[in-house]
Amino acid sequence: MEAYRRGRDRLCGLRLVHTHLSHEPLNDDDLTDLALLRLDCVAALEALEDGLPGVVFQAHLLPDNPDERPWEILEPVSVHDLPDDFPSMIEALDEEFVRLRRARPAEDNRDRAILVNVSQDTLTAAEDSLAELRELARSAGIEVVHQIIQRRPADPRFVMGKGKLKATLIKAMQLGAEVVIFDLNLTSAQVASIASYTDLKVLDRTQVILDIFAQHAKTREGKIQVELAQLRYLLPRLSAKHTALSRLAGGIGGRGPGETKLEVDRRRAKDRIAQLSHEVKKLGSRRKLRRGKRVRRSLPNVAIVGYTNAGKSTLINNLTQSHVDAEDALFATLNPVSRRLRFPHEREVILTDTVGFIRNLPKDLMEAFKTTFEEVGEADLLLHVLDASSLDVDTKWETVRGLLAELQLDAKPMIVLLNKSDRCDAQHLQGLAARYVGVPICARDRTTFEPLITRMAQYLWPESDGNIPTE
Ligand SMILES: Nc1nc2c(ncn2[C@@H]2O[C@H](COP(=O)(O)OP(=O)(O)OP(=O)(O)O)[C@@H](O)[C@H]2O)c(=O)[nH]1
Ligand SMILES: [Mg+2]
Repeated sequence: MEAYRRGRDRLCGLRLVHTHLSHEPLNDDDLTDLALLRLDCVAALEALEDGLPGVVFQAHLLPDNPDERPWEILEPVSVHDLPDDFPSMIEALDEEFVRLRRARPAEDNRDRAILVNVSQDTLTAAEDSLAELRELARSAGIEVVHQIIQRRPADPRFVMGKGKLKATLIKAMQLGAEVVIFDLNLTSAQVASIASYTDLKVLDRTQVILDIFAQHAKTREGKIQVELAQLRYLLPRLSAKHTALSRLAGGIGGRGPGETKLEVDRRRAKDRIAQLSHEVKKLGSRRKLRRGKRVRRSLPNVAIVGYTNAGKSTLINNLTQSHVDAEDALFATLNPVSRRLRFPHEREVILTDTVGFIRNLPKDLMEAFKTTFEEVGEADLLLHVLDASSLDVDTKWETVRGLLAELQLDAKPMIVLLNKSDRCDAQHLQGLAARYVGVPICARDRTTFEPLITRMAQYLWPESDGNIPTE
């Protein structure tokens, strides 16, 4: 089949013609092959007792349609009545597929993905989780064309029911999706069984997060951390005999180690892990040295922490008039960035922006997080930026609290900032302010910073009673 893959947008150019010994129509297997192999057509020719051909049962695929019909089963006709313009019929069909899928600007060559959530959570929880996966996909540069929720315990082999998996793959075929992203972390057995059904890229949530990190890592240390996390995550998933990962030739999930490279010499991959870990350690001790110098200057350290996309970088930018990358994407910031913040009376603090938190943080990335948060370990005060306008603000709060505890930072004094106050109504904000003892701010608007500055000063220089006019 390899030679007949003509890209996601077309039928594969092969027709499956076979005989059925009794007067049986096309069966389930025939139709599944038709869909998953993207055959031009599947035909079963009835073999009569005398050996002569009887009727032909035929089916072909259908482009995406409102009735969600994957294929068209044609009326059986005698083999002598088959139309002889078959090629032009297939060509027209092929063009229809291409036309429907190209309904987007030609320069848009993002991967198209179907998102799948399989869980026994409440529907709202599943939808929230999918909304976040959608954001993750968007931040990774993927276009989401469809999403599916199935409420059941995840199947150890196929994640979803086998029938539902087939339906999902057919939908992907119809919509021209190249990627199926599962909203959970796949086991190697699941990757293997799903891959045996399809040549689509099969990814999970962690791989999307790792991919965003790979795209955003700019410093040497950041790149090493990400490669290390990718290797650690992928290596155990290569143990089963499967090919899903080798299909990650490029694009999403393809930045990082490919399977062939790893399979050729797994020991080399392990050596690479050892070597990278060593380098991370070396860079870590160098950083400690640098930090030592800063500590000696004995300026108070204030760290900005919070869920990803909460507005941490926007805040540091507007507090210190600097230009840290801030954008509407998850994990825009990967490396901690420090800036000086001047207070009146010649006082200064070091303000540090950090990488954002996210729920179900992959374990392998937690290591990378730990190093970037070493610096925060010396902070005198944390500013916890909460996106007050987000629907699941409480879950985000819990997630950040949990991760801070894991990083042993939960005992630090902390000011909670209710950010994006411009997008909240007053009542909602009041409720949150009471619940979290939070200070409402709008990180985009410097005129809202005064209560924050006062609270910070109260913490840092209690003797002056926070009674400091802002600049
Ligand atoms: N409406 C509104 N938008 C805001 C506010 N603060 C930040 N944003 C927007 O929220 C988005 C995320 O802001 P960032 O500052 O990049 O968030 P972050 O917490 O640094 O995110 P990561 O580094 O990706 O974890 C950007 O599009 C900001 O412009 C605010 O107070 N109001
Ligand atoms: Mg940021």
